[in-house]
Amino acid sequence: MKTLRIGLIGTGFMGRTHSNGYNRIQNFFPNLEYKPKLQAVCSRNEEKVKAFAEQWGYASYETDWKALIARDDIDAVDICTPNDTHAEIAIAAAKAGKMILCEKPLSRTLAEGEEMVKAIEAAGVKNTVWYNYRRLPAVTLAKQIIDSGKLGRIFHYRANFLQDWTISPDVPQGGAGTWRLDVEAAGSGVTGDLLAHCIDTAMWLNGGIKDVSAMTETFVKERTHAATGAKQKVGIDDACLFHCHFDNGSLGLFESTRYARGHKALYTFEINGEHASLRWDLHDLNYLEMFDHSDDSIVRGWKSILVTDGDQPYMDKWWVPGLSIGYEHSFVHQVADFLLSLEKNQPCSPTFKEALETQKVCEAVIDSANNKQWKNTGVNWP
Ligand code: SOE
Repeated sequence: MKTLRIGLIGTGFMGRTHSNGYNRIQNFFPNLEYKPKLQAVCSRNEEKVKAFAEQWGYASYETDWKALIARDDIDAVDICTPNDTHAEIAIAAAKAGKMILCEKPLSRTLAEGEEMVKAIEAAGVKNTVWYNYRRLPAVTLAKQIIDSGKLGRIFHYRANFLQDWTISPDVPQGGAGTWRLDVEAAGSGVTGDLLAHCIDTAMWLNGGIKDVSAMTETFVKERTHAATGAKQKVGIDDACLFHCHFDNGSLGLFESTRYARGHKALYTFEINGEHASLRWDLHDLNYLEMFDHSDDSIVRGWKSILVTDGDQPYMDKWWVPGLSIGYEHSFVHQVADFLLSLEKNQPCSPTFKEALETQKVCEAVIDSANNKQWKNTGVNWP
């Protein structure tokens, strides 16, 4: 058994999901060669980081990420801080020879992402980006079915990610959680925060996105900055819609907003092929729906597959057929897959390089919306 000593930076929502992932591994994936050890956690507020370390079982804490990276008892740095810190931390961690697990999106801009990829490639360090939804069993099952060729030629892919938490003009920009509204910290709005998930899943399932035509809107034009109290112009996209061509000739349609009253995290996708279609909805995350045209015509129709059986992805690790798991398990699975990739000396998808392809689409989407033009993405999907 080898130990992977984790240094986690950032104690917000993602810091908790990742810490939970590391903590569950030994119980449910006991046969992996590598075992994570929660060596240190880092955040600027000493009182909070100390409490976080105690709550999640970290052996120590730091209040300066540079000090954490300088430690020689850390093997892997996990970046859970706002997007404007990803590049600086990842580049420094790569130079220090650490493995890196970085929260999505990889970066604020394509240029930043390219620097990050250069740094990890020069250092030759293992890396992955937390596009967690791929690792929900029903989504992984969709990938298996699509790769088996059952759908035949693909015609359409559509996805949306809808929320409603920024409708009030009183939500500040900047600060814990609400940094997602501050363009300086986030890079973009729903495009980088929500559509990036949809784009990552879409390209994983259906291949590269060739070109895009997008529109964005900023519904609330001014907000108060949480730290300074000053009124500021809002620079993010509150909503974004785009359509696209995939490399395989299919058409794509994507929509995201944080202004869909009633929707908290409605992520859905659907893919339509010549012989069959699949659809999935995060609010019913263990179901994969399928229409198979080769079914006998008298029983042909959409069926709901409850993904809990031991033969289905990841499910042999959990309870017994019929009993479900949840959102948090996507992070447990990503930890397990990362550890397995170390064991096999293989990349853990999505790597920084793959996440950069998603970044290319995000950048083309924003560019297309700003210039009211179709844009080539330059994506080179493996
Ligand atoms: C935003 O509200 C958010 O937390 C995203 O940042 C996450 O990536 C997404 O999974 C859920 O919504």
